Amino acid sequence: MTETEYRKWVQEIFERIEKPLMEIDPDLIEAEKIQGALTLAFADRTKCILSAQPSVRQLWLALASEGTAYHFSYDPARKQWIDDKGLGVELLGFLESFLEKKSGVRLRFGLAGQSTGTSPAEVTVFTTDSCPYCSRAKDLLQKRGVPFREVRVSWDDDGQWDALYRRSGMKTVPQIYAGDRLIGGYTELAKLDESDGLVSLKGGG
Ligand SMILES: N[C@@H](CCC(=O)N[C@@H](CS)C(=O)NCC(=O)O)C(=O)O
Repeated sequence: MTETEYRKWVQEIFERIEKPLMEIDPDLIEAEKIQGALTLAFADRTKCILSAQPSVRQLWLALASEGTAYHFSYDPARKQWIDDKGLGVELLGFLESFLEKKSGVRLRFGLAGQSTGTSPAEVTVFTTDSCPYCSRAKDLLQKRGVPFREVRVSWDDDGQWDALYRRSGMKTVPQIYAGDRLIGGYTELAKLDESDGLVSLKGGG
């Protein structure tokens, strides 16, 4: 990616994020942009900072309240910013959920590279080798015609397991997401199947 492309995509994503933030009560989320960094301050006095990192062509999101940071790289095929820990966390969806948790308000940034409204949230299944529950989950999704993306996690990759755990609070696989929404493991997927035949995963997100 050239520096010009990087700057263009950074500008685009900042505009998408800033627009809905301008309309929100600053007592809930106060946004301030200074030189390539957007600082969001919340009612509980914690902050998160989204900053451009041109030297590595990334966007970094530091979450003070969680004591963590995510590093997002642009994926031109998906036209999305994806975290570099291999978990496939997408910046806008992640930020929507995080800001809802902090402020109680669901902002809509619109998923980059996708039409908004009717397109279903992409289903992601984190799996390992030799995992009967993962096979059952994938079989069920296939049977119901739900397209999904599989992310394989190695049993001995502690970094990936930590990142998975921080995101879901789960220590087992499979871990299944619809967009940024955690469905759960196979058990929760099977329950959802009993209630709606997984129709909710095929449309409307
Ligand atoms: N209730 C879970 C069970 C999943 C489960 O036990 N997965 C196994 C692999 S098939 C696992 O992650 N084991 C590792 C562990 O229990 O630490 C589900 O329905 O997904």
